[in-house]
Amino acid sequence: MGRGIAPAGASRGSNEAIDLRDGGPEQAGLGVNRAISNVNDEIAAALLGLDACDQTLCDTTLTHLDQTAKKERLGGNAIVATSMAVLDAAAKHCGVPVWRQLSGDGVVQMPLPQVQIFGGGVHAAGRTDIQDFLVMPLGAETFDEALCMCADVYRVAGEQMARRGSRMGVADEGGWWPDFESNEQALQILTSSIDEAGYQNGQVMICLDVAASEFGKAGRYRLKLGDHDYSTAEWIDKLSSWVDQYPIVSIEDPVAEDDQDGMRLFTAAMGNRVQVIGDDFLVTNASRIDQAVASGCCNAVLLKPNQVGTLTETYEALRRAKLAKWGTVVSARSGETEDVLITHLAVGWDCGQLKVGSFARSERMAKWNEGLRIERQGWAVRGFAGAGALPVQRRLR
Ligand code: 2PG
Ligand code: MG
Repeated sequence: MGRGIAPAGASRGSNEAIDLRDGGPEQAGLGVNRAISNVNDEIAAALLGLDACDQTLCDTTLTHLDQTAKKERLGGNAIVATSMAVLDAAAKHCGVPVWRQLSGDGVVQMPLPQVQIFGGGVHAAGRTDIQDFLVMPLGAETFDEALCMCADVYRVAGEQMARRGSRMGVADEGGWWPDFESNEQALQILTSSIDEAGYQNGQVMICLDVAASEFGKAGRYRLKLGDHDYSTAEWIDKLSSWVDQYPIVSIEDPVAEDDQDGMRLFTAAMGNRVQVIGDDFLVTNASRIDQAVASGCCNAVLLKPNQVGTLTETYEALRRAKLAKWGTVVSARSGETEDVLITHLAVGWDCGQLKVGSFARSERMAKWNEGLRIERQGWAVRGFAGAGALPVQRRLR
């Protein structure tokens, strides 16, 4: 018996596997009865009798059964939940935790967390253009200490917001609901929260998920806050000036998914100073990663199993990125579930980094807490990835 739950994302790349919904008038068309029937009927018939310990065989059976490029026939959600359930069943059969099922006897490290402090973009009704303002505790020596450091910054940032008279609440991933006059003001407050929490000299650094596909298309970037329109070159200059002014160590989707030239230019300009993560730009797709490596786009990948549909394909994306010596970040979605499997993927696959939202809301905390439990099982985890997980370790300030 294994179980898997498909998450969903609000800011989706257009090349992701399709999240099959029922359409029609009920539940605003968002029901998943068709996907569930597909699991119970076609998928069950194809998988019954296979060995759950052979993940590759189960996953290729699923992809062959679907036969579409984006898994729209059976549904990426039906397929990814099944793929996760297969892994869960295999680990239970072997009597080991999922991360151990993946790592075997290999040496793995606890991942460096990226913790969201302010949630914006489509996760907060567009109150900032930038989607995620996060921190990464480069000075931590254990996963446990890393979470404590991020928790400090999260708490202080909330206190700063309260002192400014903001109405307090949280966005989709648990980050503080943004109440800023500009995207830059969020960066200023985050920087001063890190200082006020007592962290200096690069111990805690900032990461941004720009999620630029939400406000950029065809080489134009239209920001709502500040009402400004940028060309790709101007937008890259703007982001670069932020890297000069603030302790930023990682930027995800700095340009839109259709802006290949922009991604190449940004990586050339900033890739030796910050981690450049492709999310919507790469959609956990191995051949897109190969193309990006060949064309000098990005130096890290965000790995979201439901973007591609199966764990085998997600692992292949990870493998290609590691071959290129990229940073690799396992990530949750904004529409996340209580399932903690992705924490096990980050540890068991030795990914180096984990991004599951903020330090609030149980679907987020469950995943951080699972990491603490795995770290305490210490008998097989060999330490903490720390700052070494970054493809570029920015000089401590
Ligand atoms: C992202 C994720 C998580 P969503 O863009 O990286 O923050 O958001 O699930 O909405 O794509
Ligand atoms: Mg993203």
